[in-house]
Amino acid sequence: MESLVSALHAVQAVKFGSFVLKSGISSPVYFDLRVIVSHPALMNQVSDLLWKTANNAGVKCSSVCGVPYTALPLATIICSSNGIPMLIRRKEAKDHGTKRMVEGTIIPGEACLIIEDVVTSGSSVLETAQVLRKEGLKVTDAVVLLDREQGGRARLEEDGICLHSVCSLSRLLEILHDQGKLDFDMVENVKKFIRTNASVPVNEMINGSAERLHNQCNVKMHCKEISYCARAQLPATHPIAAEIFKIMEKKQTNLCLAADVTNSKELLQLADSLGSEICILKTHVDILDDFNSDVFTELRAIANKHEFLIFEDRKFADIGNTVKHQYGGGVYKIAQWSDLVNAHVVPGPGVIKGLKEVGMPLKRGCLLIAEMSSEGSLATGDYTKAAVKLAEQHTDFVIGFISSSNISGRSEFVHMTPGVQMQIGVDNLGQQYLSPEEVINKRASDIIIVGRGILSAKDCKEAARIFKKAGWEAYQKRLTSAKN
Ligand code: 5BU
Repeated sequence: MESLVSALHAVQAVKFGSFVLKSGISSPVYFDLRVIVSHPALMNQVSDLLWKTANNAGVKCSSVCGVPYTALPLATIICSSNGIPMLIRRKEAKDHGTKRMVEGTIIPGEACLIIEDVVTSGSSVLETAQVLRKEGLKVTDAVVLLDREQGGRARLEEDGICLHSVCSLSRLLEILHDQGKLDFDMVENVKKFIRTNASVPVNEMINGSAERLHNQCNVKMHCKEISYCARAQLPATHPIAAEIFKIMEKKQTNLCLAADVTNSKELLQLADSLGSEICILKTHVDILDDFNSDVFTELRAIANKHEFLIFEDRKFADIGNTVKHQYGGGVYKIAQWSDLVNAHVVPGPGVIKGLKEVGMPLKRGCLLIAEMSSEGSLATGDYTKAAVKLAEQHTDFVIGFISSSNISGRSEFVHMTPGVQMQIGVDNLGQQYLSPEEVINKRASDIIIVGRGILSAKDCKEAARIFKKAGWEAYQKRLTSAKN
């Protein structure tokens, strides 16, 4: 192990210093295991250790498949040296001929072992497992060179895959420290970075500053690589955000209904009939003509029945002491029935602190309004960045943002985007619309908030299904393209 780690360090497959990643974040560590293909002795050593690790764990398999591309040549060496049949997973089906996704002789029912270079969230192993399983193969084990210890093992276990790793990131740091190649501060620095940037892939570096990337495009892309489900498990994810991610994955929906109706009965009917299609129902309690507190007791029961959360779009924007009363008291007693609320950041941190006093004991969460969908909104640029900073300082209560894209680049935060219709456009009062594909795939936001796109349709249920499907397909496309 010591010689392997030393060799990986020598060929710069693992580097330490200061790197600007593709995500725009500055990282003290950088992995590039692709370079090992240029070092035949190292390739043999890595392949040998991968195979030994699987054998020592008692893994039995009839074939081996490497996750494309880095692990492909490793799988080839393993198969060739040990006389094991290999399978190749295609990244895309051939557009002519057999249209196969897996090349090689497939014997349904037989076990195939997956080989991978690095595991972060486990999503690429999972994707390969899904393709192999579709062909009738059994996938119960995967062996990886480096486990970054960021939730991948647990995620794979959930899917019935046992992960065996040659080396963990903490062991690698320990060895390099013992060899005098890393000082204590750097070891601690990397550990801290990995802990607080759980989902950031540190194998995609750009030349240029984070600032420049941020200015070019307000979308931080690294959230793209991991699923809602994996994000639910990140240590930094707030329990309410985790619940949202889990509901999204379970119900396969990233649709939030903006239930902008003025009659209580209509609100309850809408919630019950569309409840199965949504992950969150957003209310404006102060537009109800006939509010009474029983409505929200009933709404909560419907939310439990269909498994969605309730988000009161109250947009608090006052000093801490006032918002405390507005949130917990008054006629509406919002904190009693709403899982989520949102706040403008214009008053500064006091608004969050005030809301927190009421919301935290009730285990509620808060979204900060970092951007708005309306034409000419002033919530842009430095204001948006300040909102992200405030969220980072209050992660015990703030679970994410209202924004037009993934503005934080942090996988533990939820990004919700209003102003969504199937077609791009503007209403007569300056509401601007983007499509689900634009919001979820291109801008890497997490949840589409749709009001009139559904409410004005002849068949609201059918319209909700269409948005649900479009939002989910855009999400799957994003996950797939992040891996290619
Ligand atoms: P629409 O019918 O899909 O346009 O409704 C959008 C909903 O989202 C509506 O309830 C607004 O109050 C809410 N909204 C928004 O449109 N834009 C924003 O920036 C914020 C909330 Br914050």
